Amino acid sequence: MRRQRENYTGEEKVRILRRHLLGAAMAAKNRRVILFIGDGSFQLTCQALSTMIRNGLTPKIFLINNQGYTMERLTHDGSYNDVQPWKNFALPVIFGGAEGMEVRTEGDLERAFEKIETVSPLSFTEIHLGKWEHCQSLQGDAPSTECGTGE
Ligand SMILES: Cc1ncc(C[n+]2csc(CCOP(=O)(O)OP(=O)(O)O)c2C)c(N)n1
Ligand SMILES: [Mg+2]
Repeated sequence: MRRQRENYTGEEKVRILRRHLLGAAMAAKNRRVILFIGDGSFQLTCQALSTMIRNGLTPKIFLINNQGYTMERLTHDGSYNDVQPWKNFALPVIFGGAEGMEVRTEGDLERAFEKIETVSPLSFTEIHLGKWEHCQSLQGDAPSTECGTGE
């Protein structure tokens, strides 16, 4: 399968779970479909995860939890960019699927990769990052970033 392009606008980001991942996973059941999604976008579209579990789809989902709308923080910071801190990793079980995983360290990530390879069909891995961590393409004129702080 072709890779989707890497950068999405805020509007596209919030639709990625339903519009892109659900569609791709339904269309290519014999392929490995991987998604990296932000915590803010996920909060608006998380019910699509339930549909994927219901349809027995097997995407590998990595939720990047940087505690809110970081792309908006880069334009103007304020508490309105924070989101309620959900226990995202618990949602697959709530939706009737297999347990999600939580990653806070490199060791956690390695263990998660092993599990993804060997065990669960649909995997859901919540990765905790600092609230200013973002991809470089968003930087532009933005304030300097604190990468890897885990705050
Ligand atoms: C339709 C719509 N609803 C809400 C928003 C508010 N909003 C701004 S950015 C964003 C998503 C970005 O947050 P996240 O997915 O956590 O990615 P990050 O910027 O942290 O990498 C949202 C939901 C929006 N842009 N569009
Ligand atoms: Mg975020």
